[in-house]
Amino acid sequence: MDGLRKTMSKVTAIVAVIAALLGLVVGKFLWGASNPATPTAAQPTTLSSTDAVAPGQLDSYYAFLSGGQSGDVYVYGVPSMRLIKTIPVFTPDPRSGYGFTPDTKAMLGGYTWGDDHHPVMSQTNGTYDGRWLFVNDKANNRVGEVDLKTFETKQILNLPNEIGTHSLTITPDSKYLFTASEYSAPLNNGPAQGNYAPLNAYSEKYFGILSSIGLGSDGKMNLNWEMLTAPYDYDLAAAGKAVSDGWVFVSSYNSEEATTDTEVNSTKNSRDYVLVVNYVEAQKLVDAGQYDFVNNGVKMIDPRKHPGLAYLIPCGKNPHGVDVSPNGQWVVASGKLDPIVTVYDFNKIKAAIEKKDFQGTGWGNLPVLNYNDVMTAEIQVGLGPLHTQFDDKGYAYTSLFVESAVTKWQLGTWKVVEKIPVNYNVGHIAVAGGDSEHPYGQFLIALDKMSQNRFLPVGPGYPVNEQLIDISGSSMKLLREAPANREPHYAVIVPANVIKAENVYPVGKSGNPNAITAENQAKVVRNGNQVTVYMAAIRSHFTPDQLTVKQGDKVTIYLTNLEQQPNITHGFAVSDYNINVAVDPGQTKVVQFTADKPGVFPFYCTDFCSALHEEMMGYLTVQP
Ligand code: CUK
Ligand code: CUA
Ligand code: CA
Repeated sequence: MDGLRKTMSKVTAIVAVIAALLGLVVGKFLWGASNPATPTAAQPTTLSSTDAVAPGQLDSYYAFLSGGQSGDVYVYGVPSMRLIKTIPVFTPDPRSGYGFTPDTKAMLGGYTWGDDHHPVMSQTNGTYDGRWLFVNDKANNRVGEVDLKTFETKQILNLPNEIGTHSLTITPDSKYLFTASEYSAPLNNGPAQGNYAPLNAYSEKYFGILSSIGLGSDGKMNLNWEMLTAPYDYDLAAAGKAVSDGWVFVSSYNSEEATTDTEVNSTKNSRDYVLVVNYVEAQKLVDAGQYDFVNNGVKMIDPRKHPGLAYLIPCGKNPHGVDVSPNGQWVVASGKLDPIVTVYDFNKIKAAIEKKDFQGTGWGNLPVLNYNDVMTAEIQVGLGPLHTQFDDKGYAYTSLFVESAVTKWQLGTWKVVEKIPVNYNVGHIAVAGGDSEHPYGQFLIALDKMSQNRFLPVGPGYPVNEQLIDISGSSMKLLREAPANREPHYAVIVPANVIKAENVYPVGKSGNPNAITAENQAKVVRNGNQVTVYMAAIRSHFTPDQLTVKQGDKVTIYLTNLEQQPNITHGFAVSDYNINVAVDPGQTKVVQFTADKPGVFPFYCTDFCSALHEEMMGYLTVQP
């Protein structure tokens, strides 16, 4: 017996040596004998239409695109248009385990999808600062926040009174985010209250909502207040900047208050409105406790009772989008059904407000500014203008949905200088830094809603097309394009060096009270039918690797990946239990389930982490 044990321990020792050697070999294979050559960023200024980012070279920009119905954000390297990462925000993701762990499941709040349209990045002094990315969920009235150190979703904020959260904009100091409802609803329309008003009471009982979200210095979102607005349909909001700082502009297309045959009935008026709100005054009112009521726990402002907070400006028929130029002076609105963009001068808007130069009153007696007094230019840009972006050289770019083109025009002269066709039916366009005070210019991505004869046929469901256009020279050049099987609405493009991504979570500094810092801290704690496991994952094993529980036990596993080497992610899946998570180096994740199925269930690593990755497994045995 003794002899056998000795032989066995010898075998174990030999296996260990072999494993260690293998680890070394694998390490060399993965990491190279020395440091891998540091890749160099491509030099985009020298790009021509035939240039690409060569293998081994890094892109010079990041593009963060909203995933539309996929409820995620996805990340391209620009100019290669290579997909680098998909970040789940409103949708569970089996690859990472997002939405599978109890904390992320709670964050998703029972929803399994979102419809995100407008990503915005945090700014410092009007410049993108790479800390956080925010994105709206039009379907379920939420805003999600991604931490750009880890590229993980860190918060989802619900907007109780808002329906169809479509627009999202951030102030140049990142103190506030504003969202606006695309649809209107009766108050107390939250799921818990179930308040109801018939659609024929639309004009009196339904309201649009403008929400103000405060942003802490740690990036935590807090719902400050919500403002009632006319029951129009609000498509986009843009925070003022520089001279217009302190104001927010919101375009609306349904001043007709149509609730049926909207396609026809919301296009009857020759003009709709841009709503102009003084959010600094609104915030002061709330800070002084002078909000009007509380609905679903939110401080509500009724601007009809507080002159000076909100104004209406007539704009083109059924606008789609309002944008503010980098210097804050020009407020640009496009009417989908007018071939023009209208440029308003914020200085004139301010003067008209001060002089009380109004052409009349609108919803709730809100003053309506005189169109001709605040308008500076109407530019014939082409058919179906939607969104406008700005570059670093004093040009603006407007997408033309109907015409399938992008128009370039000049601020100040208001002259159209060039047009480039796209393939096709472009929605948003995004210029690097194009909605900040300091655009980088250089690249524009046209987010085309459709594609025609651009990609191999994949059945009746076509991909959309994202086209990269070089705008650094005197004429626009189409560089390349990429298909997507989701609908990006908008994108944020920033130079690579703005993003300071971390590559490991430092072990022992995660702040997670259930993290362990060494393998010998791994343990199983039983308390009645509660089984708590503090588990370690490190190449190429789990500790413990045998878990025996009784049927009906509630199992919680705090799984820490003890690796500190970049790129060594371990997965953890349990056969038949519908469980998978990925745990990045130094990260701790929690897996929770009731062991309701008796039997033997292997658990195994789902990320190919080493040559002995398959051997990284264990057994969950559930005693009947
Ligand atoms: S919207 Cu999609 S193309 Cu949601 Cu900004 Cu205009
Ligand atoms: Cu750990 Cu594969
Ligand atoms: Ca209309």
